[in-house]
Amino acid sequence: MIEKTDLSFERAVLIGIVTREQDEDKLEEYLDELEFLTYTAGGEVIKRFSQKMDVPNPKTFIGTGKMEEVREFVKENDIGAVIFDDELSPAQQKNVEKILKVKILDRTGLILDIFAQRAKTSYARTQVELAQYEYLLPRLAGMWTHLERQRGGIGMRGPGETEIETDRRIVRDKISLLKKKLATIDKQMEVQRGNRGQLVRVALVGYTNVGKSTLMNVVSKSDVFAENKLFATLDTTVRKVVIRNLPFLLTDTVGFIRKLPTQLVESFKSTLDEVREADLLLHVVDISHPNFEDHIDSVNQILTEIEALGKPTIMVFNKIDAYKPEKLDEDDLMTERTSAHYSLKEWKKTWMNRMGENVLFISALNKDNLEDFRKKVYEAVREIHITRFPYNNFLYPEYDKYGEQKE
Ligand SMILES: Nc1nc2c(ncn2[C@@H]2O[C@H](COP(=O)(O)OP(=O)(O)OP(=O)(O)O)[C@@H](O)[C@H]2O)c(=O)[nH]1
Ligand SMILES: [Mg+2]
Repeated sequence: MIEKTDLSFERAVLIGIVTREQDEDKLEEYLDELEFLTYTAGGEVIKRFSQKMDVPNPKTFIGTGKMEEVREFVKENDIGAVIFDDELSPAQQKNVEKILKVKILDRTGLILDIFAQRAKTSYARTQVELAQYEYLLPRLAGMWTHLERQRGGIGMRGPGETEIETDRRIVRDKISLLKKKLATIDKQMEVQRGNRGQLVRVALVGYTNVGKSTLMNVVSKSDVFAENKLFATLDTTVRKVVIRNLPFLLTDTVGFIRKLPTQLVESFKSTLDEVREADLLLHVVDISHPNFEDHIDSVNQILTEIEALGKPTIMVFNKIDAYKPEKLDEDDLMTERTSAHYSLKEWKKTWMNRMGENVLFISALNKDNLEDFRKKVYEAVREIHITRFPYNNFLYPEYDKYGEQKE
């Protein structure tokens, strides 16, 4: 059962490791994101711990000395949850919990918790519940049993809250039941999608919190919930949008994140069908985020996973109003100039330039360059539309030949 608990502020610490593939800067970035996730889940990060190690300790993930340091801190600072950036094995989770005697979460558990908190419709709730049970199944033995289950808070929403459900068999039954329920909904959704006719389908995709819903709202006059937290959107909204007189369907859906739990990708399969079946993708990027290039990679990786990569795509670089390059003093000869110092103009000359026509720079919030957006989307949709309805080619002239509204 998914439970919506209003969270009292929970004090948490974060733990990450520095490895050969993941240097200190990268770790900091990842922990920044983990802190944002914690905040979204309702927690407050009191301290971050990190340790250099080539391979994680198979028993406790971090080393014994570091663990002792964490244990003391947790005890002295009234910490309610310890959150690891990496996925812990069920055994590691159990061992660490025994030592620290507080809730132990990994990144996957935290993301699942946020999804549980945010799922509003019965469809989204069913999908999240399935992912939670799949995650729970291998972790059942000894999980949380010695903790007060009533306390609630981060990681305590959803399955695992009642004693009975700690039985594997019950969880397995639950999983197959949820799968059946989802299969029924999936069929209905498929029929619904079929009923939409042959209109060109455009999907907004992108990392979480980049402004997809905000953009959806400004171009379609809809009222999709948007806020500065992660995973504001879990359900899919489809709107008919008309640019000039060319109609098409625009879909806003769940955002992606680095290491999006596989359980979620699987159980959100039909939500993501909207993306898989789209004719055109608008890949929205928050260019004001220092890691926007990594975000693009994460999104492309998930698109590959759901077999949606390689579709016609327009890259929409959003939040240009908030883009601020790092400053470099002219007489500073020591600091190396990196892409963090690029102006937008310089960015446009990089790999972005090689993407040709299919790149846009906008601010959905300030409504900057939206005319450019409309024009590019119009052209791309038109191209698909006239292959589908060749006879009304003349109805949809090139954007610029549109007479009165010409730019
Ligand atoms: N500065 C600035 N902020 C923006 C812009 N567009 C959106 N935002 C803000 O970014 C935050 C996230 O916006 P959403 O539209 O919820 O983002 P989303 O991509 O739908 O996020 P998820 O549904 O969580 O995946 C909100 O606080 C918006 O107000 C923009 O162009 N500039
Ligand atoms: Mg959204």
